[in-house]
Amino acid sequence: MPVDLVIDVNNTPGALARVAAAISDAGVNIAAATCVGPGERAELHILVPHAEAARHVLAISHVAVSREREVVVVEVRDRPGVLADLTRKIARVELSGVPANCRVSDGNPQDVTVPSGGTATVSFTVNCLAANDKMTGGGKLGDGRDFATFGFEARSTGGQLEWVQHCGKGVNSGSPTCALGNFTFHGAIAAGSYSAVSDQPNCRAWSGTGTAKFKDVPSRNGTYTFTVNAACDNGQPGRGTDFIDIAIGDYQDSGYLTGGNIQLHEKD
Ligand SMILES: [Ca+2]
Repeated sequence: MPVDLVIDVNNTPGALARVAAAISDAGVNIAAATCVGPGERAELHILVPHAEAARHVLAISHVAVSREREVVVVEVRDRPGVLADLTRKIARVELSGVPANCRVSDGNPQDVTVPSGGTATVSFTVNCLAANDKMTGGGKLGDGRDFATFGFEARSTGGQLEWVQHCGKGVNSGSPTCALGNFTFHGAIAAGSYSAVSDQPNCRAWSGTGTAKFKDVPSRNGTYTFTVNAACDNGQPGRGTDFIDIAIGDYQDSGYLTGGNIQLHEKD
C-alpha cells in the first residue's frame, strides 16, 4: 500500500529546496508531493510506493521522516466536481411510525447530503391533533333548486360522510353542481387521512372512498374517491359562517353553509 511520508522542514527560504535535493539524491521515486506550512515549520508530504526503501535512503541523506501513514490512492477523472461527488453521499431519511392523529409536513422522506465520514442532520415537522379531535357537521350548501345537504363525522381513525346533491331541474349542464343531476353519496373516511389545515386552526381535511347513486344518470353509479379539502367551524350555526370544500370524483362544491353547523371538538 502507498505511504504518505511527512517530513518537517523549517519554513524558511531554500529549506524546501534543500530537502527536495536530498530526496532527489536519495533516488526516492515520488508519486505525489505537497507542502503545507502556515507557521515557522512546514510539512512536506511525499507519496511513495514503498515506505521501507524510501525511509532507508532518506536517512542516508539525513532527511528525517516525522511520521507516516498508509493511504488509499483513488484515480479519478480530471473534471470539475469530481472531488465533491467523491466525498459526499445522498441519503434518504424517512420518518416512520407516525401515529394516525399526526402528520409530517415539509416532506417525508427527505434527501440529505452526507459528507464522507461525517454526519448530517435532518429535521421533520410533525403536527399532531389531540387524540379525541373530531369534527361533526350537518347542513346545507347552496340555494334555490341547486343545493346540497350533508352530514359527517370525521376523526383520525376514520368516520362517515353523506352528501346529497339536489337538482330541481335534474341534469343541468349550465350548473357545475348539477351537471350529473341528483345524486346521493355515502363515503367512508380513510383512517389517518383526517388532518389539520395549514394556518387554519378551525379547519380539518380528510378523504376516503364511497358509493354514489345518480338518479338522473344511473350509468354513473359506482365507487368514487372523495376529498374534503377543508371543513371549517367558524362559529355559530346558521347561514354564512361555517365552510366546506369537497370533491367527489369529478364533482366539486364549496362555500359557506346556507344552513346547519360544522362543529370542531378538539378536547381530549
Ligand atoms: Ca360551527
